[in-house]
Amino acid sequence: MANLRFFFIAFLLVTLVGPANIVRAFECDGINSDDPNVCSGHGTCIGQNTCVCDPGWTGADCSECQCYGLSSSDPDVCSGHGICIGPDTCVCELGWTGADCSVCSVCQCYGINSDDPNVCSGQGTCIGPDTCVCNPGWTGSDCSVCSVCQCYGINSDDPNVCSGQGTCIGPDTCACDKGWAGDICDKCYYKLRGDINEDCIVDFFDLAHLAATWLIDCIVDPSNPECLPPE
Ligand SMILES: [Ca+2]
Repeated sequence: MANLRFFFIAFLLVTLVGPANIVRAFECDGINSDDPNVCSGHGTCIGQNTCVCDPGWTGADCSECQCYGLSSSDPDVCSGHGICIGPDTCVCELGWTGADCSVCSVCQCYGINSDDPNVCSGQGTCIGPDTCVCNPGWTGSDCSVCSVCQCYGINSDDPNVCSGQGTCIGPDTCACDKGWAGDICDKCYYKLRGDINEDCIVDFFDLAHLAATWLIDCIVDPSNPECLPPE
């Protein structure tokens, strides 16, 4: 009978006092263990000032998390343009977008709005003021230069592309240096008086060219067509 009485009293104690009342006996950072805000709302208060954090949350009070590899307390988190409110969950400042707030939504790259299809030469994404991220195969600050293309059979990174007098900015598209013209930039843009050999420079070689065609010594060069007698 003594044993039965003991169990009855024990049953009453557990029923009346209850596990919940026992849990209420401690706090985490001054908040009752059964308060939904305890452990920053991201963990369970299992003992006096002892939080067990939910997955993705850290810190003594479970208030810290990571967004794309950076702690929520890192000034560079969310690309420095937002607040990390949960694991890999950024809330971006006005003017910034993208999962990690790395893309500007209201900026310009080289005078073109970031939402214009022609921004970054239509070959990249304007992610910040005058900051393009180029699509594969394109390079240059405004993504206007192809990195893996050919102009008339010569690779764009070959020094001889576009006759060495221009830049291969797209498939078979040369942007000629100042003073040069033509598909492969081999034509002098200007008509220079005295530039006999049309190399875009008036120099000694023009005189040599002139001499070679005007002053023919048929003793030295009898096979020159100019020296052959008419048939
Ligand atoms: Ca010349």
